[in-house]
Amino acid sequence: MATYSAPHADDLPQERRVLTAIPGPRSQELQARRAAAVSSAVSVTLPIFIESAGGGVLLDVDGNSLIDLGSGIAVTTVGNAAPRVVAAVQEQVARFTHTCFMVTGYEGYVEVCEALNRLTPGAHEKRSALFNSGAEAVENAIKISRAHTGRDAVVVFEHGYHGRTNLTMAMTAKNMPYKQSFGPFAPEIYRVPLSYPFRDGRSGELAAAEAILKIEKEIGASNVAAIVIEPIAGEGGFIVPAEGFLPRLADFARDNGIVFVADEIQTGFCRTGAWFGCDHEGVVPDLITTAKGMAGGLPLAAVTGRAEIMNSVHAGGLGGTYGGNPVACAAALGAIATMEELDLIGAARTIESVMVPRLRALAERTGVIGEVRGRGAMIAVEIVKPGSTTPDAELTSAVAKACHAQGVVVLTAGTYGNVLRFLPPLSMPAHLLDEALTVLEEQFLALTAR
Ligand code: PLZ
Repeated sequence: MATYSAPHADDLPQERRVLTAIPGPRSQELQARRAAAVSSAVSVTLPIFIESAGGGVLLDVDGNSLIDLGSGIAVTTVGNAAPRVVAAVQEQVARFTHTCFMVTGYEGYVEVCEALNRLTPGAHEKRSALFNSGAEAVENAIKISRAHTGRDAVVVFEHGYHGRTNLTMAMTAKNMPYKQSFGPFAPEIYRVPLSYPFRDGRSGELAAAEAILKIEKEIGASNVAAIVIEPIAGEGGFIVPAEGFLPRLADFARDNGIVFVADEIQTGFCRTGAWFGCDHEGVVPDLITTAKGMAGGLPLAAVTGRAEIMNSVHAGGLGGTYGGNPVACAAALGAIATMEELDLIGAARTIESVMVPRLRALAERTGVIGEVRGRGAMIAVEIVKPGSTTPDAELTSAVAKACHAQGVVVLTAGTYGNVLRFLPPLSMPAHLLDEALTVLEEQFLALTAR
């Protein structure tokens, strides 16, 4: 197996260790306090409480060390509490914590924008603006696109996920749990079919032609401000559109004066084995939204794109009290330096090369994995009833729970709740990835044995 040295230098033992039931007694106590203090609307995948984390593990308050295949939903790409992030944050937090970039400036904000302008696809002149969350970045990408085009309509895709604010709820496809009882939703959002090769069998060209026909006939291309798409649909189930789908849509957008927005909040910053998900097909978006992996766990998000589009909004039209907070910017600079110095693009590709063959072999053995898909360290299996494409959400959650009990954190996803997704930190040591896959295989085989 290919190996790479874990970029994490702390002294957390890189091992899986299950000392108690999961959750253990200390976590159960905290869970009871949580239930008495925290809204039940904020749910939890795995009711353990974390004490420290790094490399490839999460250490809980009962002394259990779990292998992390979730990265806090694709956030701790450089590893949890990664050394350069910690050092940069500590240095910054001791100097000043906030000025509001709209009141007085600081270098970190500018430096993060310079890095974004340099690393995102395309050699054209770019500008960036910083925000706090992914949803806020998406909202701003829409504001910018509307201001630039003078148009209202926004095209999004089936299985898409863009956030939980009012506008981004409207853009998100799945009702439960994101939208149910939270309407009315923002107007002028139009959803068209995504390319979903496992379920539609269409070529990228054909799927794009159908989406474009719908845009032309049902909305009118000249009314569309933006087409917003995830290069790989994340929450929707790690759906990789068929080759050619993204480039064709980007061409259509360009030909019709529509702003092509890539939502790279989950796919960005080395996650897919490239700087950005669009890089795999050489697609150059007009705007790109980023967050998650960019700042090593601190809340930071951005919109980056063509200077003429980014600068088309009136002065003062974009902003917010905390957007581009100096501590979050310091974290981002530490995280980006880590990605470049430790070749985390290479690390993500190594993870893919280890995971995909083993998951394919597991698919052969169990007959319940309809597809193994994804890129880099963004890999998933879609679980179905044997010999069909009928989603099996029950088995999916049973496998996830069984892995949790064995000390391996996996997440589910998918419109049909039948996707197990893997998002290891790129600091994952090879031996732990190997062990996590073994646990996964064992649990799959135990649950599918007849
Ligand atoms: N766009 C592509 O993946 C966040 C959501 C978890 P925020 N995905 C995780 C949940 O259940 O809330 C996401 C994303 C894409 C936008 C967002 C939104 O980012 O930082 O959660 O607002």
